[in-house]
Amino acid sequence: MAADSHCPYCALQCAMTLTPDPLAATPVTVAGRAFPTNRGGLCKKGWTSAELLRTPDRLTVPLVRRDGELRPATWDDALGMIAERLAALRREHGADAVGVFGGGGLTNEKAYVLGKFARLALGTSRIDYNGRFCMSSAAAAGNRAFGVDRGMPFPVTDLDDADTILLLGSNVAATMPPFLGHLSGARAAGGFIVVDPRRSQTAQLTADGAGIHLQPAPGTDLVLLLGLLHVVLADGLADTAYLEARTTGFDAVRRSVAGWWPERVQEHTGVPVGQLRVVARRLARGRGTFILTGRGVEQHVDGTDTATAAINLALALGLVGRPGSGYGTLTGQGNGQGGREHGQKCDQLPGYRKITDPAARAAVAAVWGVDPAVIPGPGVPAVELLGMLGQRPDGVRALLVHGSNVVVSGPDAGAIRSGLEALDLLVVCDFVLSETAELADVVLPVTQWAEEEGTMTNLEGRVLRRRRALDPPPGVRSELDILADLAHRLNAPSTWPTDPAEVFDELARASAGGVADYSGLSHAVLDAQAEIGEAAHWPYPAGSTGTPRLFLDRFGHDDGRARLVAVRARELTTGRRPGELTLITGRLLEHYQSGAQTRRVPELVTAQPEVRAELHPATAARLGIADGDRVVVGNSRGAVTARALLSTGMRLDTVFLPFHFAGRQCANLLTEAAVDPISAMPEFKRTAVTVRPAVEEEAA
Ligand SMILES: Nc1nc2c(c(=O)[nH]1)N[C@H]1C(S)=C(S)[C@@H](COP(=O)(O)OP(=O)(O)OC[C@H]3O[C@@H](n4cnc5c(=O)[nH]c(N)nc54)[C@H](O)[C@@H]3O)O[C@H]1N2
Ligand SMILES: Nc1nc2c(c(=O)[nH]1)N[C@H]1C(S)=C(S)[C@@H](COP(=O)(O)OP(=O)(O)OC[C@H]3O[C@@H](n4cnc5c(=O)[nH]c(N)nc54)[C@H](O)[C@@H]3O)O[C@H]1N2
Ligand code: SF4
Ligand SMILES: [Mo]
Repeated sequence: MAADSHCPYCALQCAMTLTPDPLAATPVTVAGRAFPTNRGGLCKKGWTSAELLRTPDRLTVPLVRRDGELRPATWDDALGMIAERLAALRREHGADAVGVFGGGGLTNEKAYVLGKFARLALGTSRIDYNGRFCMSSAAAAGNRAFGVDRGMPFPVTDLDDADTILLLGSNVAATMPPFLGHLSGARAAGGFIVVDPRRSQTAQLTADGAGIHLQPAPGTDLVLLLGLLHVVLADGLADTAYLEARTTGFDAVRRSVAGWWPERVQEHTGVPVGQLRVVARRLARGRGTFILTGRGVEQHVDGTDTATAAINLALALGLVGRPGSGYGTLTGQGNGQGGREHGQKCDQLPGYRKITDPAARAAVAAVWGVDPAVIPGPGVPAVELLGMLGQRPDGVRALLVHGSNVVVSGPDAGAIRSGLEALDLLVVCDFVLSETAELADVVLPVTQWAEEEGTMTNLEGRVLRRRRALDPPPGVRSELDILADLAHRLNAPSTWPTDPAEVFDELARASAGGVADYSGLSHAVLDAQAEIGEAAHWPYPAGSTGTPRLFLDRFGHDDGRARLVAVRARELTTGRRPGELTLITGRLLEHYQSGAQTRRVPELVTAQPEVRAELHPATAARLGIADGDRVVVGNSRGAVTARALLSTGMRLDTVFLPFHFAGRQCANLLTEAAVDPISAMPEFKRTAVTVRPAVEEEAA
């Protein structure tokens, strides 16, 4: 059964055809398929994705910890034990003693059922997910400015014709390689502008007249953006007619950037005045201009305000909702977009509705067949939830994890490990024994992407079909099945379908009338669209044909206008003591996230076997470090041992570590659990560390 499906990894959701082949080394072969985002192309991770289907350490039987060891158990024993202990904890300590942690890689169907399960079967408010680490700042800024958060409010192919693209804090050359095809127009026109403290693979694409690379100090993008808007206004480049007709709040924003003249911006960011002026003019004069943000500017304690400053700039230039121009953020995980629309977020119900909104509660309760009063109120966001693990008396005593490897990917990973170890019960659903699953009391083996049906919503808000190409190994169950079984054992109200198409229909009803309205969609509608290129962008209310481009006539707020919001830069001390460097963390092409999946694919491990700390040669020389030496990157929270990789693309004051590795190589041993006050996004990209050569026993 050859199946047209999409890649299991990132939000570009490259299209692929999976063909079972009994003679091949993998159970299915993967071929790229024509589709707007990837045009038939795939990256290395996509090409090798089938290797994980029958990896030797694939989990195929439930594991339960006995006498300190994870040992095989029957499904009935494992689920019976989980239900019994969850019920007991709830009785003794209240429903909020149980927490749920979801993931942006889950299909829409799984994300929806997980949110419903937490609220109805567990009665807990304490559910959140790893999208909090990923999209939350851009989401908060989008909601605040536009009243809607859809990463890209336009199809990616709109970028193709632009002659100017400002890309802030995103390394698409490594994180979404086929996306580069959409940048070729801007590069050919000399208008590709990249903002990154590193000369990343993407920044290198500005060479040879293709554009400009601005290399600010980490965490100073907010000042840079205030400075760009200052120049736009000072030089009379703003679109005043647009501001007048389509926005509110401009006056306060104008006042807020008045003090950010270019020389002052240069002093704080290191970006030369001349570059600032050239970029501001280019943005204003481009015929087709886009401003795009990625995690580099969003994963900071001021990430929401920084994304807001980027939006303010885009609004002042009249780009948003104008055909051929726009603002967007590059959603990260495969279903990072859909994952935040259907109820995994602590403050949300399906359809991207607020859990505090009485009308939303009533609508969803009606679909679930329950009294609205049984739906708990808002819970706490991810970092706070993880900080409550094992805390007494009101903390979280049991945690269910679906689609995240938090002990590697969460900030201050050492503290997360302690929290997980202090739990009464940790249950992890996964298809491999991730580092988080290794700590669990019960591990439940689940299906993988090529073995299941469902939907994903990609970075353009396009709803796609994931299709089954082969049967799962015997013993493995789907999460829909597991959650329904547990719901029954816990005597939960409502019904618990396990067929993904049926779950989707319920999700569609529950989303009706919400911001992310899927009520006109079903698996059948999506399947019928295969011929026209899978073009279902939400909102897609019943009777509509979807919304490829948002904001053409109005924004999501009641008055139809976008809001410019004045934001302020934080106190600009570097916070570094003498001898300290700024650690920035990010990604390598070959590995995905915590690496739980890609560290099991031989070809990818051979290409990137271990963590390497990127340093400028002059910085390394000062510290007595040569290329390839073992070094220790450390601070008060922990220490990482890495091999040094010298690169003139680094600033003198920074060091870069990818966060894909575990154990002593885990970058998040160093990051801090400090969060953005609006989005609750942790600070992943600006951490004070020291770097020194490793002594002999550390190097071993
Ligand atoms: N290969 C691969 N691809 C992936 C993923 C993966 O793990 N591996 N993950 C997917 C997911 S979930 C996501 S969210 C996306 C993320 O995709 P990106 O946002 O492209 O990923 P990052 O590497 O985290 O960060 C991008 C860049 O931000 C820069 N940066 C760091 N600090 C700052 C700063 O203060 N200012 C600015 N302007 N830039 C800064 C880094 O140097 C880096 O080059 O990728 C998706 N695709
Ligand atoms: N220092 C630093 N830390 C970061 C970041 C950074 O830039 N720097 N980026 C952050 C970002 S943007 C993100 S998105 C997070 C991601 O980090 P994580 O949340 O850890 O994401 P993954 O590594 O993708 O973990 C997914 C796990 O779920 C499993 N899995 C995959 N699909 C399914 C499924 O359908 N069901 C179940 N039950 N399991 C499944 C996989 O095998 C894997 O073990 O990391 C964040 N952490
Ligand atoms: S770019 Fe993303 S979706 Fe495309 S093949 Fe690579 S990992 Fe998969
Ligand atoms: Mo992400």
